[in-house]
Amino acid sequence: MAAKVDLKFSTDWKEAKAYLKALTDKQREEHYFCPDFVSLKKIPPWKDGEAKGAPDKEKESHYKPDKALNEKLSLFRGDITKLEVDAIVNAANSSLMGGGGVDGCIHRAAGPLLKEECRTLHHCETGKAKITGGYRLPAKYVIHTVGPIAQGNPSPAQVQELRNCYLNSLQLVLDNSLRSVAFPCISTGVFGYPSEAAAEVVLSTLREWLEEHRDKVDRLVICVFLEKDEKIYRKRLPYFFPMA
Ligand code: AR6
Repeated sequence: MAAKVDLKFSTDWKEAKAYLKALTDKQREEHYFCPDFVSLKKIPPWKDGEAKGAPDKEKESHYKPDKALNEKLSLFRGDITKLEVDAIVNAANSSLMGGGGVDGCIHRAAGPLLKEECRTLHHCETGKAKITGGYRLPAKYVIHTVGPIAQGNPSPAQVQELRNCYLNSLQLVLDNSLRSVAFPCISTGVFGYPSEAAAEVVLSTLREWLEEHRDKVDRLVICVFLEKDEKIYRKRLPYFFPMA
């Protein structure tokens, strides 16, 4: 086994990434930035959360109830940086060099090596996604995606760009054989995409993707931060993921 690397002081992202990759899950824990991380076991699948949500009676769902599919999805409210999943998604900007919002939280928690690896990726176009290590995060990887800047009503092109953020991130999940991933509400903060409209895009995209790839993943986590987003998702989840 390679010599121990102290993630707090290392300045070599390649060495740190290779070192972390060789560790067992238990060994990785001592490098986490926080002791109060949330393991996947502690994040209930959507079937358990349903009782707390008021079903949306406005529209009859055209999606079929599918118990096994619902178990692949979770709604979690809290800080995405605490989640011990294979990957968390970062709502980044095209420079990939950090910023405010969830991007700032992820960079602070992962530590400076994340920025060093991001520097080598140069840039990311809107709707595309790139992957790095997670460093001091409980998540093994960070998938950086750039949402559309939609102040006000999104155009059809911006709807498609938001969808592409999720689809391209999920493609990286498959390409890297990852089994669990958590998404923040991409574009709905600084980038101004309306939250209700974003939730429709997210839920339809995740539902359709899961129908095609359900055996390839264990869990997709929608990580909301704000109470208003939790309410929106609780209202619309029964439409896209109806209970049997
Ligand atoms: N965990 C989970 N969600 C969070 C967290 C957190 N720790 N912190 C904020 N959110 P935003 P955008 C939620 O603004 O709109 C940055 O400067 C937040 O409540 O982070 O895609 C980048 O560098 C909101 O629901 O991302 C870009 O320049 C969601 O994360 C720009 O902002 C997204 O809000 C990207 O803007």
